[in-house]
Amino acid sequence: MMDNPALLAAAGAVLRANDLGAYTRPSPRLYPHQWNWDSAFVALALAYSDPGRMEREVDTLLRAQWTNGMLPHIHYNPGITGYFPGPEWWPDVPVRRAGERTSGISQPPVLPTAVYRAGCALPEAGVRRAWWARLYDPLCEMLLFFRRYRTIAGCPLLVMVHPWESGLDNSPRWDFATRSGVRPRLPYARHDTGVVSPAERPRTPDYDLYMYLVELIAGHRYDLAGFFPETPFAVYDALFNAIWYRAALDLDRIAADLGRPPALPADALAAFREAYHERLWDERSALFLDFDLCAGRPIHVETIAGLGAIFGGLVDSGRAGRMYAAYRDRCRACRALPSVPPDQSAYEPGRYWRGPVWVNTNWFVVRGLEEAGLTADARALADETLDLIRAHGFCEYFHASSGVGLGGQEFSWTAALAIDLLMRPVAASPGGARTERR
Ligand code: 9WN
Repeated sequence: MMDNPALLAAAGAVLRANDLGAYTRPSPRLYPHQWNWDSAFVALALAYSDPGRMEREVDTLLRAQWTNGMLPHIHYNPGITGYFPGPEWWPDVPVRRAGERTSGISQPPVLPTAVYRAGCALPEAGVRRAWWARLYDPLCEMLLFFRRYRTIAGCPLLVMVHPWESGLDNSPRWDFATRSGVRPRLPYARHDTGVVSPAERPRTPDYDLYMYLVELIAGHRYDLAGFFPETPFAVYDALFNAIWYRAALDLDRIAADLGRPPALPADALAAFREAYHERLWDERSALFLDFDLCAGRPIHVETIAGLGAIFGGLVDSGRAGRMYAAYRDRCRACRALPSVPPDQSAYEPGRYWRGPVWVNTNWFVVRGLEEAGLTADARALADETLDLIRAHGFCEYFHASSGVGLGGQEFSWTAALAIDLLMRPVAASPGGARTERR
């Protein structure tokens, strides 16, 4: 098996192979354009080896930002075809920057956290500060977009409007909407199942929902107030909201360094935190659950998204340890942390976001445990994650029980987060006692 220097070199080679100059594609054949949170993970890794390329990656992504602050989930490369859905599915609106081809929905806002962490990895304070100062306003706008355009009825939690926005597209948490049986008006032809086995990808009813929602949302010019009464899908996603909160905290750290006022007032963050606990906490599963706004009730499907609050800094270390121990215990027959525990009826160990192990969700938990002072657990999970990659390569995801690599090959964020875990090993901390595994 590869030692750490060899793994680092191999990860670097994946990012070089996916380098298209202005940005890094997530995977050679499956995902040729620029994706929002993928590029944030990539930027984090580039900080260690190529700060110039890191800046380019983020600049290209931010060129896609709409004038209302939204950072789209896909920034299309006009020179590339062969991905479905292409830009023609997302009709133009005045808030889209002229000349840029983008989708009309967003993705979990990892970018502010990536910029904060990447900046910390830069050796020169002057360079770091200049970079942060240049990006600060667009990053604030990116977060404020959700507060301005994605809240309803006075609740500060953020409404997610498409499974693609969650980044965990066919998570069983969204099965309630797939079951509604909606279908788009226009016919469509998928590309993904020609690249990856259909057994590892979302099913046809999932894509019917995705394309129905694209038509609905675009038909209402991407305006939540317009499509909310009709949509079968509007949720408070526990992971998405936790990532947003983490981003707000990290943006405040940047603001403090730059001597600027906080991006979000402390009382707004406190209200958000309170609403998050009140609306989403589920004592029985020791997880935060998502909330279906159309039905007005929690979504009782338990997944790794419910651990997002550990990364978000939304729970203290006692609760973080309990949540993590309980999830691990349910998944003891699995490799590292699967996206869905095997006791959930929808669990499929080899299908996309319905069971396989993903490096980004593990990375969230590692860095969250570390920040909570649970460093022994964080280190153990980081090692298990790196060992999976060592054994099976830089795959998009890994079979939850065999560990075999699945989905797209040469996947950028798997390489990028391996680099981050190797270059910034979990910090030792006196408070880092290992949580009990029952
Ligand atoms: C749709 C690029 C993206 C990731 C998502 C992942 C997958 C796209 C797809 O690939 O989604 O956005 O075509 O399946 O679910 O998290 O950003 O890697």
